[in-house]
Amino acid sequence: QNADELKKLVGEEAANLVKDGMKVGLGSGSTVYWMVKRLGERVQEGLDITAIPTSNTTAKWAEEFGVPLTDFSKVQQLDIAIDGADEVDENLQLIKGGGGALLREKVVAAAAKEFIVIVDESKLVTHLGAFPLAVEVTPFGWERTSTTIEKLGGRPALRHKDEEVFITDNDNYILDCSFDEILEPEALQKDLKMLVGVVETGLFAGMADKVIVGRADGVFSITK
Ligand code: DER
Repeated sequence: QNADELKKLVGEEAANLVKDGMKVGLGSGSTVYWMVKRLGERVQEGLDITAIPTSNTTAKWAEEFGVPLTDFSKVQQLDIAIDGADEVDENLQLIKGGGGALLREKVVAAAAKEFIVIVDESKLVTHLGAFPLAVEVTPFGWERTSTTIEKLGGRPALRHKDEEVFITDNDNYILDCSFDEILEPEALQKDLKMLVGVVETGLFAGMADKVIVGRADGVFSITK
C-alpha cells in the first residue's frame, strides 16, 4: 500500500480504541484525518464521546464528520489523545509540528491520560533530527529569538506558506530549525523552552504512551 493507505489503516485502528463516554483529544495532520473520519462513523453508530481539536482544520473535519466538540472551559482532563508525528525514535520520542499545530497538540497531549501516536512506517527513525524541528515563537523579536536558537546549534528558517509568513492558530510564527541528530531530545526541549520568545517546540519527549505503525504487512503497536 502507499503511505495514504497506511495512514488510513492506523487512523481507523486508533479510532476503534475510543470507548463510550470518553473525552478525546484530536490531533492534526493527514493521518489524523482518517482517525476523525472513522470516529465520526462510530458516533453515527451510537458512540457517545466529546472531543477537543488541536487545529482549526481538525475542528472543521470534526464538524464535517459529526464528532461532537468541547473545549478546556468544560473539560480539563482527556481520556485519550490521538495524533500523528513527523518522526518517532526508538524511545517513542517525537518530532511533531510539520503541520504547524504543535502548541495545541502538546497542550492536548499533556491533558490526556493516554497519548497515542499514529504513523506510517516512514516516520520511524533511530534518532530524531532529519526532520526540521518546528519551534513556535512570538512574532515580536523573532529575529533575536532565532539568533539565540542558532547558539544552541540550530539552523532556524522562518516558515512561509504561499509566499506569506506562516501564522499559527495562536497568531505566532514558526521557525523550522535543522539540528543534526538530536540525541538528547529532553535536554534540547528544556534548553529551547528557556529561551525568551520561544512559546513551544515540536519535541514531544516522554509523552507518547503507544505508537501504532502502519506497514505494508499490517499494523503493529509499540508501547513504552
Ligand atoms: O504537524 C503535526 O504535528 C502532525 O501531526 C504531523 O506531525 C503528522 O502529520 P501527517 O500525519 O500529515 O504526516
